[in-house]
Amino acid sequence: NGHNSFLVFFTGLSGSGKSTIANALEQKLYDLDIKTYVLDGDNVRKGINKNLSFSEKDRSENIRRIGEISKLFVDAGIVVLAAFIAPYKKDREFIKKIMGKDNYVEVYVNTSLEECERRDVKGLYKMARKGEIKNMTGISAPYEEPKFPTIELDQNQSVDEAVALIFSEIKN
Ligand code: GGZ
Repeated sequence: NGHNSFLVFFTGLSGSGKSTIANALEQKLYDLDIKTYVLDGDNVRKGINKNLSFSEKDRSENIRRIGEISKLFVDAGIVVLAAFIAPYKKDREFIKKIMGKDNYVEVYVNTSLEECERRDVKGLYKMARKGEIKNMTGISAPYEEPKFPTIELDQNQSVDEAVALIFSEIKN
C-alpha cells in the first residue's frame, strides 16, 4: 500500500508502563530518522475525546476513534505508537481489522494489578478502593487480557529491554 509505516498499540492497566515504553521507543526511532507520533491519554482524552467517560460504551468509542486517527497517520507515512488501556478484546480487534494485520503490532504490557497499585502514580487506585472513583480498570471495571499479543512484556523487564524487544520485532 505504498508505505512501510504501521501502528504499535500498547495495552495494559493504568500504571503498567505503556506510555513510558512508547516514549522510549519513539526516542530510538527518532535517532534512526523514522517519523513517529505517540497517541496517549494526554493528547487524545484531553482533546478530540474529551467528551468521553470511562463507561464501557465510551471506552469503546475512545478506542474506535484512536483506531481511525492511527489509520490517518499511518496513511501519511508515520509510525504511530498508541498507549491506551483498551480493556475490551472486541475494540482491539476492531483496530487490528481496520489497520490490517500486517500494519498492527500489539504489545501487552503485562504489569500485575498488584504492581500497578503499588506504583499508583496518580493515586487513582487508592481513590477507587475508597469508592471515590468508579469504573476503575482492574478494581471496578474489567480488563480482558490479550491472549495472542504480538509481544508480551512483564514487569521484571527494564524499559530498555522492552524497547529492544519491540524494536527487534518491527525492524523488518
Ligand atoms: C482507568 C482511568 C480511569 C478509570 C481515569 N479507569 O494511568 P493514567 O490515568 O495516566 O492512564 C489512565 C487513563 C486511561 O485512559 P484510556 O483512554 O487509556 O482508557 S481506555 O482505553 O479504557 O478508554 C488513567 C486515567 O485515564 N483514568 N479514570 N476509571 N483509567
